[in-house]
Amino acid sequence: MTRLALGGAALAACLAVAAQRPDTTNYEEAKVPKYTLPDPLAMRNGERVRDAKTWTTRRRPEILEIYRSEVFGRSPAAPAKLDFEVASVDKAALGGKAVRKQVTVWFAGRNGGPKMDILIYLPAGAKKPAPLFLGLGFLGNDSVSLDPGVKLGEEWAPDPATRKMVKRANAETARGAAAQRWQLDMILARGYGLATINYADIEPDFDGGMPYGIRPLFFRPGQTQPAPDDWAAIGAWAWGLSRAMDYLETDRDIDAKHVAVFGHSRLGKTALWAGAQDTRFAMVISNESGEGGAAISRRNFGERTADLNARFPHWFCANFKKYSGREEEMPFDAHMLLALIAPRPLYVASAEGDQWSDPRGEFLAAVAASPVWALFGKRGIGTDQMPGNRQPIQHAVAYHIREGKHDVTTYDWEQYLKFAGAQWKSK
Ligand code: GTR
Repeated sequence: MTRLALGGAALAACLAVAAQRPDTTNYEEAKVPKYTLPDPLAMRNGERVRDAKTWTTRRRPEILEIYRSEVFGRSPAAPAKLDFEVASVDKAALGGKAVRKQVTVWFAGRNGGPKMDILIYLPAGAKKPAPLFLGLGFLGNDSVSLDPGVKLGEEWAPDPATRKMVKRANAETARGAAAQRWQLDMILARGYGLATINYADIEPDFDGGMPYGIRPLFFRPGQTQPAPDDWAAIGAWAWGLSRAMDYLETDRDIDAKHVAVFGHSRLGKTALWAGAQDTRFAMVISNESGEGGAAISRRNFGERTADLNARFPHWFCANFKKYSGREEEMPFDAHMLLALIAPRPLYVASAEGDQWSDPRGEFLAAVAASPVWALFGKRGIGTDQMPGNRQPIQHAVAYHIREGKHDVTTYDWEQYLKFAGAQWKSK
């Protein structure tokens, strides 16, 4: 794991995880015990969902409520003082290939309070509003490309002397550090825009990071800690994506009806939760989101609920803690999180070298969610045979696995662009 892959806070957390990873982790398919998934089409009162309307008006809200109370916690609505400041527009960025905008989203008014910075690139010379990929990144927006016009960001990292997490301005030398993961040129060449935000702008990613993020802004008088079903860090990051969408809807250069929300790993879990709650996201892409994301929790393979709760106690709401080692008691599983995206296009992607994320568990969740797309006359995965490397299945629910490690690669982006092109062809 290098600085290319993760920001300081995420990197520190990851190294800690690598050191502590238990030797009880199962990586043998033959040793996965049998399990029974909750039926996404069986309502709490025992009635069966047989049509799209019953799904949308009755079953979907039931599942959303389960995810709110038991998994990610409840998120507040947009704050009244939400304000967008278009800080800069360059119509000839990247040597004339792109329009670049840098927008500051002020969460509590333009007063120096909490804020996040959105970096937006749109194809230059577009004749109509551009469809766009929106994603949180582990690093500052200056990591997306070598473009010298992007404001340097700030990141949290452990202070070498005190080991405490501190926020620091990025150095010019870090510019472009995550460029491989964003494939900006390819995205623009296909006629899409890209918008990114450093997730640490919303809340820094470490246990104890909450006071430095936006959650305290919403505390009730006297409250200092989240309630058991209050949002946690993933909820906060997902909420930030929705606030970015609030801005995108105001920008006439952007086709806000065609915004795909994308995320990798913990930010893939975040993209799924953002897409589940906010139906303005027209497409959801989960890149190796793993446990607590697209992977079936009941499968004893790779990372488990107890691992998440022990190492990243700030990611999920306090109610989620009770499921450590008790996955069979969950009134939900990952296929139900995926089903909340229906009937919008969903892409689940895995990597062979990322067994910790349980690629087969990610595939099986996409399979088990597919009957919900069928209610809308859309084709889901359509097979329970897991495809081999680089054999993508791309219907309204898509899946691929590729060789290589836990990462976002050119191959992954090629698939997402192909998928968006096919799913949005009627646009
Ligand atoms: C790991 C964590 C995973 C995944 C990953 C990441 O340490 O166990 O759930 O989210 O981090 O975000 O890179």
